[in-house]
Amino acid sequence: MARESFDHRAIEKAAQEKWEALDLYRVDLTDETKEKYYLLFEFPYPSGDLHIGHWYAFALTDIYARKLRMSGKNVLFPMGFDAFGLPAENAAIKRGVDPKEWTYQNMETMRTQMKTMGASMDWSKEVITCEPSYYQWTQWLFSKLFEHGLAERKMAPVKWCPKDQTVLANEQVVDGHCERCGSPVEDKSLTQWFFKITSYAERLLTDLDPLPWREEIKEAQRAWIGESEGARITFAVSAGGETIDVPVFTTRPDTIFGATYLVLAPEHAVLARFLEHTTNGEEVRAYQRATGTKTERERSENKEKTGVMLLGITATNPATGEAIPVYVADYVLSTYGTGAVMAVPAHDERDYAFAQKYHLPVVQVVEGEAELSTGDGPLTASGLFTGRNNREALWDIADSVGGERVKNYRLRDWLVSRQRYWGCPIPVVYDPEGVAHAVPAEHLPWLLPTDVDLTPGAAGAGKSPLATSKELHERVEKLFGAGWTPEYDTLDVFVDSSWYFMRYLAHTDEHAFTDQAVAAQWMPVDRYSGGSEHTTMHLLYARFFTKALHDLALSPVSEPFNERFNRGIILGPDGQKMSKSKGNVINPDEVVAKFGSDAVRMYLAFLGPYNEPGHYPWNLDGAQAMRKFLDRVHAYQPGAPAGGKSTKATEKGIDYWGMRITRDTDAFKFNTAIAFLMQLLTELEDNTTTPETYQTFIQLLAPFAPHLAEHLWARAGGEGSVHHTQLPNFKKASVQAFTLTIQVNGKKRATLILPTATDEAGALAAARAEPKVVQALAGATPKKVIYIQGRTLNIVV
Ligand code: ANZ
Repeated sequence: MARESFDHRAIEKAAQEKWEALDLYRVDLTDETKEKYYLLFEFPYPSGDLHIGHWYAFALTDIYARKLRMSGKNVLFPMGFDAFGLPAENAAIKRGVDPKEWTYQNMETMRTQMKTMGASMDWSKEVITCEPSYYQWTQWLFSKLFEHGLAERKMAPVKWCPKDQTVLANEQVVDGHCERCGSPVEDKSLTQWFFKITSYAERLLTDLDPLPWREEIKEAQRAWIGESEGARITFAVSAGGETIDVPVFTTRPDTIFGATYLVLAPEHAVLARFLEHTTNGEEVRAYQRATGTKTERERSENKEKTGVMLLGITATNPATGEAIPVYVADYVLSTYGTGAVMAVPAHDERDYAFAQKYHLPVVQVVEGEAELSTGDGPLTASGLFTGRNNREALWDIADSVGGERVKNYRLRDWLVSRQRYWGCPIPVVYDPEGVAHAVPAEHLPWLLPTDVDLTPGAAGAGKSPLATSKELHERVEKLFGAGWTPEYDTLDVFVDSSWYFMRYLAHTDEHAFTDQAVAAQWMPVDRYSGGSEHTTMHLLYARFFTKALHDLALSPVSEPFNERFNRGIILGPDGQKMSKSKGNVINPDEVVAKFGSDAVRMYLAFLGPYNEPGHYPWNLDGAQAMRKFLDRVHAYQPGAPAGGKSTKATEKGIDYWGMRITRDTDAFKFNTAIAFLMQLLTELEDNTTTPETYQTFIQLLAPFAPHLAEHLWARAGGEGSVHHTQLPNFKKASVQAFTLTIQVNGKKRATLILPTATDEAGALAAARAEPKVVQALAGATPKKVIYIQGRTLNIVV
């Protein structure tokens, strides 16, 4: 049946104007009459135009925001921009545009586009991280961390382009070459700022356990923090009559009798002292240089191992007392453990590969079926410990060589210095002796200078663009005195986004970074939706910040986010990741113009559960199908069915559907909620519908198709905005029956339709009358019965 299509443009425009006039989405943070709900999504980087991924991020979270309001919650659903970052700077270098102008223009475009989405965000609380009124507080928080020893300076390697004379961000290094000019990248050491996130490693781990996050998100964080328990054991290394103690970190002290050589990372500090005693110092230096062009990931990959023996240098295995050779090899990382490893080729794969290549002895010390067995067993060739089980003897062996029990973390301190312009200036100045001082609070915001030359290398070797600012130098000398100098680095943008959720609570406050009373009421965030790419860095950094602030009595909570949902990814129509180069990018503006905003957001919501990461290819037919459904909704009028075949007021009852739709919306299963909405419409079409039932239907539709629902609400004679109405409490409504799944020992055996009020005894009696269940029980007496009312009955025998 051909149906007339409605004019979505007119409907959208009217609805959006109505919402604006009613100021529908402004939330009063001091209102305590309603239960609060803080719904947060990751604020976007102002890249310029909204792509379909933004729609997926914002429009879908908006469904939930609308549902919450209609359930009587006071919903904070704010919006802002993560506005510092490299793209603005690149545009400036390539096209000579002002990074600030570029950023502000992009934000304006995105705001306009976002309005077409019809999302119910509260724009009145907008935060913009590149605004001095925001970054003044980023700087203030930096000073607090500095004051309490949580920000410190130390040397760290950076990737360096010798031609452009500039530090490169990791994403600017492509296959060991500068992305801009193609020169081979080098390692360079610079003094940089770090936040001591490692002092929180233990708490970041233990506090994960009670969080109601999906296990895989927690697991990813645990792996990132990477706790590892082992021993620090000292090996004496001798060269030219001199002996130096070199500690190694090992998780397997039980294998020490099989340690047949020692390996140092190419960056290891003691190498400098050894080199004069070696006869192959040049070879070692060349190897160190070659390592500088590799990333840590490349070094950790399972590729052919390389290394250089330090000729003339020997180590002593403290367990056997034997002299063993010493190597430099880049499979040992300087940033983990002690940067030195006792190599046990018989029981470690990497060591084995290396030993094979360089013909080093392989001594098996744990008996097992095969060489390289990672299993446990009796020790062999292990002196006094021979014959004992390796696990059982592990700490005794460690003790016998003076080993110290240590916990190691993969997590590194967070390097926050960036040699970039478009970022938050680090609020630090140096006195004539070079000692760092935090810029006093009365001088904040410590403004980003504007007289800066962004040409790569303009500031001179190893210096950041801010070093070219005359104004910044003058400012420092004027405020602090002659000989004082500024810090030139800016902060990693992840610092800006580690606390923005606290700023939404007091976005214009000139006296504090947040409002503690409001924060006490609103924190933690109830639900945070975002991309799975932020499972580790952003989420960990925000957790670290919150903990540090909590310890400084600056945050009422020590965990920022209660629930966390990672959404899936929308792929191009060809099933590939969307990218301009592949020409498969979907411009939402065009699709929205064609099918309407409601159809596009419902199509996206219908793709799959929003709380599970998945990959969904964009399909235009899907958006069209959703539009057809909305046309059907629009054409529908309540009353008796067209065919006149039934006079019942809907088959299952509006409460039945309402409960299912709201329940699945609460669980972020928008796809099944929409499927129920579709079934409900079919039932309405086939039956006699009262005006009340029809109004409830419009209410249920409202979070998903906010514009059309607003239009239908008015058409049906509803007052005000449908988005201001309250959904009936479907939970209280009586649902007549439910489907019970019956399991025996956890295995599904039968299903039964039972009255809702059925209790455990009733369910058990009904189950035991089922032939399939009788068969599975085979006369055995149940040991345990687990009954989940409304769902399953598990009989354990
Ligand atoms: C001897 C040994 C024998 C090891 C054996 C393993 C198996 P996780 O579990 O990740 O903490 N290691 C230590 N520091 C390293 C570094 N900087 N770069 C590369 N590898 C390093 O791994 C700890 C193990 O990784 C340590 O235990 C050490 O090798 C190696 F049958 O010591 B093991």
